[in-house]
Amino acid sequence: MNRVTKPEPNARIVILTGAGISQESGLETFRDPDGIWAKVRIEDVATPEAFLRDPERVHAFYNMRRKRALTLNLEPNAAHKALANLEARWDAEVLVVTQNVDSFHERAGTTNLIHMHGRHAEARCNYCSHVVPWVGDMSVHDVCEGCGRPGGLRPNVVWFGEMPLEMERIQEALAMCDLFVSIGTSGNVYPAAGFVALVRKLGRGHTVELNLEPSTGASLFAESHYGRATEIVPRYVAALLGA
Ligand code: BV8
Repeated sequence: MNRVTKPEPNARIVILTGAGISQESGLETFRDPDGIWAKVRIEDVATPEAFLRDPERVHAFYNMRRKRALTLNLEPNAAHKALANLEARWDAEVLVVTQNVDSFHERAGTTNLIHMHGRHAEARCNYCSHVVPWVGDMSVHDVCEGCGRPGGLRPNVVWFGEMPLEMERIQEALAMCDLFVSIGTSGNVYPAAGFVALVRKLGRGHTVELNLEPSTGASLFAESHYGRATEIVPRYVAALLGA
């Protein structure tokens, strides 16, 4: 790994993760050649309009991904575990902001975590906004336990055209952080793809990209390390911890 700029021990760290951190746990990414968007169109399965038009097709898309993540016993990998270790051992705040809707970060032990695009292991009611954990298949026939109405349950994920979650808290953390690390994301989806520019504009944080290959926003990062997440993330965390 080329030179790692080590922050002060009390540095506040914000870490953005994308599908690339979960790839070696067995989940598909979105924009790699064999990725999800090579097999299905965003407009057909990941927008509110798609859900209105054909809810069962959208449910089938998320049922397949939830089943793959939850029932095939896929596990968090060394990259997820390294970030949990960093949070446990770092003297100041480490906030993980993930675009991923899987549960690998929490299962690896990360606690200070924002799922800005939601979680597919939860259902949200379109009628009353009640949110419940959900591990099996979901369909239009399911009844909301909050309001008792059928047909309103949707995966608790943020679709294209919808506002990501906890944006105020994220923007505040980006402005205040001393180190911003982006891991396993292609930098194509906003507002997440704009976080590095926000840190450079609003804050003073050192910016680092850890990815398999340069992302769309690679030139905006002050430091970068390329390789597979399970190799470069543990090595980067070890360098931060002075191991
Ligand atoms: C919003 C949840 C406004 C569901 C997702 C034109 C220009 C700019 C923006 C827009 C535009 N037109 C429309 C927009 C806005 C739009 C957008 O950005 N579109 C893009 C396509 C241009 N954004 C939105 O709609 C967002 N909302 O803007 O709201 C608003 C304002 C006011 C009021 C209301 C609304 C909402 C976006 C959220 C959409 N939901 N996911 C689901 O998961 O199904 S996004 C989806 O893409 C996933 O969350 C995913 O995480 C995210 C980003 O993808 P990546 O994680 O980066 O994955 P990708 O495959 O692309 O890249 C993987 C990377 O990993 C690669 O670089 C690869 O090299 C690397 N990698 C692979 N293997 C490894 C690895 N790295 C390391 N190790 C490995 N082993």
